[in-house]
Amino acid sequence: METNQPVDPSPAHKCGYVAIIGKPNAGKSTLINALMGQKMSIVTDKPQTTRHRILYLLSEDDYQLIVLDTPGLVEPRYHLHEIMMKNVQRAVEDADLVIFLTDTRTKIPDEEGLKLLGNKPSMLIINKLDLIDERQTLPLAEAYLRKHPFNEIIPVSALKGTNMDVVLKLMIEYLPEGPALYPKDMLSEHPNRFFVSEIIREKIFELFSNEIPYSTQVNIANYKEGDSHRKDVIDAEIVVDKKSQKGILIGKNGDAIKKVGQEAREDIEAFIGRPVYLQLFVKVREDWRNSTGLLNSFGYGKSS
Ligand SMILES: Nc1nc2c(ncn2[C@@H]2O[C@H](COP(=O)(O)OP(=O)(O)OP(=O)(O)O)[C@@H](O)[C@H]2O)c(=O)[nH]1
Ligand SMILES: [Mg+2]
Repeated sequence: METNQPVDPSPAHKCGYVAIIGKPNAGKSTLINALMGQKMSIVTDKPQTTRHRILYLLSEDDYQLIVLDTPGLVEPRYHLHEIMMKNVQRAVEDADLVIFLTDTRTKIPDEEGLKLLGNKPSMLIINKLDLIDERQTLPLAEAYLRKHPFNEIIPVSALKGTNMDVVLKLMIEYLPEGPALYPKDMLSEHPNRFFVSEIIREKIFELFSNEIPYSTQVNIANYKEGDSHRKDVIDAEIVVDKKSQKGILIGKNGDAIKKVGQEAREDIEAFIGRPVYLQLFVKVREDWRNSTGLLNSFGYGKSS
């Protein structure tokens, strides 16, 4: 029977949350950058690089994907770690789809991590496919499937961009119908000053070894935006948790901190697209990673 009802050929708009979780160093932030098509989250070869739950937006005419980068799953050793793990839990609670990321070279499924998934729709991504032959991912995929009923399993290389199109297509499939929750041209919920502090932290992770990267926190003390004649002026304080670390960070004749400043400035300028004047200061705050007050004042509060 024919009806006179007009047929709407355009599919309904979709919008929802996808959380990306997994062990430190699995490549969560690299995956997000690949999906976003640009460097947003900081990436280093050291574990525990990401400390916040970072909200990104991938929008097209017919969908808005709200993607959450999260800190790697760790057994808490400091109050900071407890906050980080709470943020992972919150990201999962909000999610319409949880992506559990693992490295191809992992041998045993992370059963503790899998407990976080509950009965949410879930996708196992086996990352770093460029390091092994694809057939070698099968035993790991099977081992994970025995522990959790994943809806999807995909091997990828976030670094090389392999299978990113498949991941994106599936992510969109799991989104519920609904209107966009953020402006379509927005890339992240976080302001530039957050990314500036992250870039400085990335340089500290790259340039220092042992405990220094883990003992440092970067706060933006002042951020004065410039205009076409004047540079942005940024004052950042690097907090360390022991007096001895201050000397290491500054280095002989200030050489070490100068290198951090130079490398960070170049990346900050590329990120915000303007010249900046960056000044770094080093402060000691004993045992800041266990101080609720300091952690709050550093922004590791409710929505970090
Ligand atoms: N070979 C290879 N290396 C990768 C791939 N994806 C990420 N990496 C590397 O793995 C390291 C960790 O990457 P991140 O993206 O920082 O990992 P993460 O899971 O966000 O780590 P945390 O923030 O510490 O939890 C970096 O050195 C990346 O370059 C990949 O597909 N192949
Ligand atoms: Mg990360």
